[in-house]
Amino acid sequence: MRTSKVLLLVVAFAVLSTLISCAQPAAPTQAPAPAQPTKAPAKAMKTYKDLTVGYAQLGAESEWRNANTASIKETAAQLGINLKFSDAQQKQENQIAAIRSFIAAKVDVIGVPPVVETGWETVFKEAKDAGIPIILVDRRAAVPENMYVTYIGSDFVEEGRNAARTMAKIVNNKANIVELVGTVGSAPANDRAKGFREIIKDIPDMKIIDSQSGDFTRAGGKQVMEAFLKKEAKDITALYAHNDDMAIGAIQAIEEAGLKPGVDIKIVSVDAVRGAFEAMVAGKLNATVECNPLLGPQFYEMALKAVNGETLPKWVPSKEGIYLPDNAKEILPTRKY
Ligand code: GYE
Repeated sequence: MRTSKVLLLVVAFAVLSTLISCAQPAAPTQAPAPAQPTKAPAKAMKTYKDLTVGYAQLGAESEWRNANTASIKETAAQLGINLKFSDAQQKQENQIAAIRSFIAAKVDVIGVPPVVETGWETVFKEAKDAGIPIILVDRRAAVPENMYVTYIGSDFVEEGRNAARTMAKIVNNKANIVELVGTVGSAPANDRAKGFREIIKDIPDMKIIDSQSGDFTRAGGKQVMEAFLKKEAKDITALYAHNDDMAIGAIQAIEEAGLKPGVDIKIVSVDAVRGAFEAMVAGKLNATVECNPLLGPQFYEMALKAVNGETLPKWVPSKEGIYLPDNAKEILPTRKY
């Protein structure tokens, strides 16, 4: 009797456990999926190594530009970023074509220093529609603020004001100035002209007697300075060049005309590249207003933030100073560009 009771219990237990196991869902082969969240799960944050970045460089027209290119390339290599780089040779249509190729390649971010201010809406909209953030680097574009995520670069109007203030001191508030303008229609040319005029308009004996573009190049600066010298050699007492390269080209033209740059004609320019320090050490340039080209680190920092969905300030200004010949010799070896 006892045996049959035990048997009954065993059978009952077997039936029960079978029933229970049938009521249970089949054992999962993987960890069970978590309950469906109401919102999409947060995407993993990207790091520098995940980024593919397109940089539509505008050209190789100056020492400044070459330093900028080096900063963009070297920083990408240091951070492990996949960089697609193109050089537009100072032509807007080449920059636009480069941006389109970056869109087609589905890069994560596009950086662009617009060669001129206008004419960017169409291609920027194409990037926006493709979900690719545009970062303006070095130069601004005349587009609505929602077409780019941030602008990283200098206050060119302030550079123009500083050039005028510095020149006023050097020439004792009295000068017949010729102006070498940067690329026509570019933000730095427009703004450096504007800032300079803002200051000298209140100084009656400081006048701009001639003004023409040298396209930010040494060759352009030399050629235009030659033309200025032919036209009004005797009257020119000062030169304001929108960048150092044009000033360096002009210095050559002034010497070839038998005059002393830095003495017969006082010269102030913008950028503070090594060539400007060398010219100051040689007594041929009277001042340079700094414009910082080493924008690589700030650019990629902003690029990563943009990709990770952060809202960026519309302007990340670069820090810069003004340099005079007094200590140019000591500073020259410390310059990074
Ligand atoms: O001053 C000039 C270069 O956009 C700030 O471009 C830049 C300017 C720079 O060619 O040398």
